[in-house]
Amino acid sequence: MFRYLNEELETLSRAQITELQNKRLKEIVAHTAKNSPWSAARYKAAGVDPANFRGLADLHKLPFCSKKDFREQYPLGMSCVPRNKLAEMHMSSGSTGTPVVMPYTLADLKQWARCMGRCYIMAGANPGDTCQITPGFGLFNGGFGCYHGAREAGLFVVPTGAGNTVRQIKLARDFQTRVMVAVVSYSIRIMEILAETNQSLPDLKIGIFGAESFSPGMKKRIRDGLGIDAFDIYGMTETGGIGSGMDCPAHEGIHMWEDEYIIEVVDHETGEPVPDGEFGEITVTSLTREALPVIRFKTGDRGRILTREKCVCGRTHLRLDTISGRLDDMLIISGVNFFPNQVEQSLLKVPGVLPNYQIIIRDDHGIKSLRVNVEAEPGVTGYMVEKQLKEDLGFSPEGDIYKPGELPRSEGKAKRIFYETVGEENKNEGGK
Ligand code: DLL
Repeated sequence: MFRYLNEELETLSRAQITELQNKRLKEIVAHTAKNSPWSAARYKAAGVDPANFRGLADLHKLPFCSKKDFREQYPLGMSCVPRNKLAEMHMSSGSTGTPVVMPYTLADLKQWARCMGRCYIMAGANPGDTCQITPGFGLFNGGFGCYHGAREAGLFVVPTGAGNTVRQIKLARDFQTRVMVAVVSYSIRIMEILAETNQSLPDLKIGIFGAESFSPGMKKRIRDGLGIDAFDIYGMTETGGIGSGMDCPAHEGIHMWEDEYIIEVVDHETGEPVPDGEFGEITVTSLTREALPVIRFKTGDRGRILTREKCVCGRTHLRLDTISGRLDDMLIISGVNFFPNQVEQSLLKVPGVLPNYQIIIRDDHGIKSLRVNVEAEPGVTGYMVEKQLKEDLGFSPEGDIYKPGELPRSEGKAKRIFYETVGEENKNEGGK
């Protein structure tokens, strides 16, 4: 029932994973120290001697890196290979507009294809299946990562890219799409247009969704709405793109590919590791990348390790809980700390509430307040929404109920968080 792209590597014993990570960590530290002046200077400043580096036992001595480093080193200051060895690049601009660039050699593209190919096969895709790739093909890593992986898994690619939902649906019907990849909120858009045009996608069985907050309530809506199995795929520009991990058909956590990456969860402020089961900042080290392997990259994502035990699917790679959000999106309102995806989870408990919402944080001279605008079917009242939010968050924000289709839609990542400062122009950050 459970299938693998590379059974041997996906089911290594814990001791074998540790041994492989130890060997690869030593190699990657030596590679970065030798080929990147930027890395060499950082090891020196941190008192790490690459020649005497002991592997996992010394992991905690390595300095962290973050998006800030990528931005300061734009365009290729962190690269470990000469420009003429590069084969591709991707870039994300995030909410601040300053670019983060990830260069790839041909070997890196193979590494990406291996990771992403595993995800497809893990989800149940079979060689020859039609795979419709709806994330954008361009600087965003989503489209191309899905493409490279689909080649590895032997799928028939329908590379629609983002947008034109009516045509997406026609192509999915005409070419019998069985596997579809999408940014989470785009799958909602597809569901809406299907309902409006009174159509269905009878061949679609597997949905692979990610790139933004994905609460359990949202997963259920998408599963039930499309009548498919829905998978939560994780990855980011800095670790080489989509597909560093995904949940398996047991849906008991996101398997992170531990032969390719070391995953740590650390305290956001102190950088100290937190025990499995506790929340912290997900931190990633790339073990097998050539052009720009990140070492202890602090992702800014809040999450936790659920387990390192073997899964019912046979895979042994550790499992992360659903990502709870960006640490810098944590909200403190009326003395209560919470993340936007808790608002999402709460809203979706109310029958008739639709998965299109906006969270508006208003700062009135240091006093923060929250508004939640949400689309809902006729019959849903503000009181019903307030009551649920009060029950789950401990206070009830203000907000309005909108008719279906009234809130703006996006073709890429949905913009859901808006900041307003009283007395200043709207900043309107967020959305990641
Ligand atoms: O969003 C890669 C991707 C594309 C993943 C398509 C899945 C599907 P970036 O644009 O660099 O890359 O954004 C990475 O998006 O740090 C998280 O904050 C968020 N993110 C990615 N996957 C998930 C997920 C792509 N499954 C940033 N759940 C990450 C929650 C996610 N957040």
